[in-house]
Amino acid sequence: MFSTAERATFERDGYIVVRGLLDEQALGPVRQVIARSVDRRVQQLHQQGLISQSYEGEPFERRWARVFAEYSRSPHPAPHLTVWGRHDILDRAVYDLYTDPRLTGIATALIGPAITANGDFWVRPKAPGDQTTTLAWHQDSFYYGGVVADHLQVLSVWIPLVDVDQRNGCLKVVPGSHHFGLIPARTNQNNHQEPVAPISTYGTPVDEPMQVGDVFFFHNHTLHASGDNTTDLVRWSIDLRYSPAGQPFDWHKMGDEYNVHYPCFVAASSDPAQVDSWEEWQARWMANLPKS
Ligand SMILES: O=C(O)CCC(=O)C(=O)O
Repeated sequence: MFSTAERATFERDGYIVVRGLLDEQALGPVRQVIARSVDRRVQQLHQQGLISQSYEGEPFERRWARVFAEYSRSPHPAPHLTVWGRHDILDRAVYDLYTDPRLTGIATALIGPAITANGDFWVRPKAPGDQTTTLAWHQDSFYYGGVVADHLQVLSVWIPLVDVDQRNGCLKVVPGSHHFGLIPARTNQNNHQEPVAPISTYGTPVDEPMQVGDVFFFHNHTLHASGDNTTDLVRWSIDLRYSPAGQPFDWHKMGDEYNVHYPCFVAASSDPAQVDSWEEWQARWMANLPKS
């Protein structure tokens, strides 16, 4: 399934884009979950009088763009979230994506044989002109804040839900930058983490345009960023993370608490009895629902 050449690419570059890996059957249900989340948010903003209409009937890529455009023009826009996740996006469709054999086959080849699906999965609505979603160069480890050791691995999987290129803020990456290990970082004016040294210290950045169905797998030390969305449609994506099953949570600043706030589940194992069901994963989230 994952060839020796593909593994060599991942080891050399710290990432690989696998073209045409997923189909509509895998991605359509995730888009529907997001569309329902959009609808809840739109209805709430409308009821609060923050937008004049609910833009029903607009297609998936345009509805949130229109809402965002109106709401960000209001004199006192309420803070909005640039990443959507946790309970709000939790759904069997996300479990099904996380356990899709096309993803777990590659993840087990890279960090297996048994893998945990991490609870920090994020949907990113990159709205037109919303520069708060233009992510600075970073290694994912910048945001983990825990112990850094070669045996502690987190594999990120970035999945576009619309075609992406330089116009709507596709991912950019510095091939081979993972070989530097964790590099020094600081917080920038947008509250993003970024390297202290110029990016050219670590190599030559490349843009990675992708089509729906392509999947980007990357190492927790691979430098990447995303550009501005200069189109009039939302750049929707979802990113998932896997770790070797049984790995301690030392890589995260919360330690074991991470697994309480972001419950994990075993997504693949050579022993099927070890794999957690959707019901088990859902129950872990429900046990920690924020008190309203
Ligand atoms: O989706 C984006 O714009 C950036 C995603 C990213 O940096 C990540 O998933 O680590």
